[in-house]
Amino acid sequence: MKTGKLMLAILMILGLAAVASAMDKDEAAHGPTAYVPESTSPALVVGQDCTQPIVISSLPANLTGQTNCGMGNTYSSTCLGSYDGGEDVIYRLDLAVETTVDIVMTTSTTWTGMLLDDNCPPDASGCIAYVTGSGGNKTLADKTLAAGSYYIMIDTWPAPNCIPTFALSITEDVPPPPPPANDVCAGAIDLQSFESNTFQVDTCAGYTNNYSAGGSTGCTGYTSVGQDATYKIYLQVGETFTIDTVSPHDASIWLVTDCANAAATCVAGADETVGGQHETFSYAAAATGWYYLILDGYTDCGLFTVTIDAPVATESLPWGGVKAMFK
Ligand SMILES: [Ca+2]
Ligand SMILES: [Ca+2]
Ligand SMILES: [Ca+2]
Ligand SMILES: [Ca+2]
Repeated sequence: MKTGKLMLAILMILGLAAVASAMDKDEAAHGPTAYVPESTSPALVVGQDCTQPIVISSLPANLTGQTNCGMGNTYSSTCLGSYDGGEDVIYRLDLAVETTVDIVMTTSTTWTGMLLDDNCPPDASGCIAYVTGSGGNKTLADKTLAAGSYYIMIDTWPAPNCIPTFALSITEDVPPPPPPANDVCAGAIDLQSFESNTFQVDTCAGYTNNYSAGGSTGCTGYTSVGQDATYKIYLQVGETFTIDTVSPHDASIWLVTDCANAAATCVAGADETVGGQHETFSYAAAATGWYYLILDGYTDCGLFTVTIDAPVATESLPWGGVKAMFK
């Protein structure tokens, strides 16, 4: 008899352990779900359900002092899973044109969930986006939405049964302007178009990293994963192109014949110094043709002050600015 009871106790403990191990981390941390009854009274409060959502029709929207307490557990079969068992509030976002939005909910209440959908009641699965978790704050970032109406629901996995106070911010995510045309060689600026043999360019001003020199076996001895700007110059065979730059960052400067294969076609380059010092090289053209100058950085970007020393052997050729400087 005694042995039987002991075995039963052992089996029960083993059984509980198996159930516990089947829970995920969130479930284990949360504990049992509190039951929040569905709202039975007619909707009296704006935001209480899909028929009378809180309407947001212009951005940015910065709503403070928001709550879903008192709005009832109207929806509990949504894409939020366990996180829709508490009271819920519904917002409707009306967009006149396609917009990319960042939706941020801020609160100190824990175990919150926020969804974005084009249906209301929200879909049980396949919402446009949702976010849940044991913390309070929730963000749905960079959601590009066509013109139309969308619904945002904010709920909890009870307990807590509701969120006494939160802030909801919806802002338009304005994409950065495209990089300058000479970010890549297709838009390289002809050095001969400059009126002066000196110019400045800030590679931190929207430029991106497109080219990297060939490392220890390349023409500068180092990679150049910093942002880069491109220029081009047409050289006759034998003409010497000289460049001097100074910039606050660890600059890398290199000259290539084919940007599609930049590191392998590099004919000259320099990365001898670090920030605030000069980089310089001269190159006597081995062949007539276009050469592409890449103003780059070992790891980052900076404001280059560039001085070009143009060929002097071909003054008679119909070149513009740079060559004219040396007539
Ligand atoms: Ca709910
Ligand atoms: Ca670039
Ligand atoms: Ca680069
Ligand atoms: Ca350098």
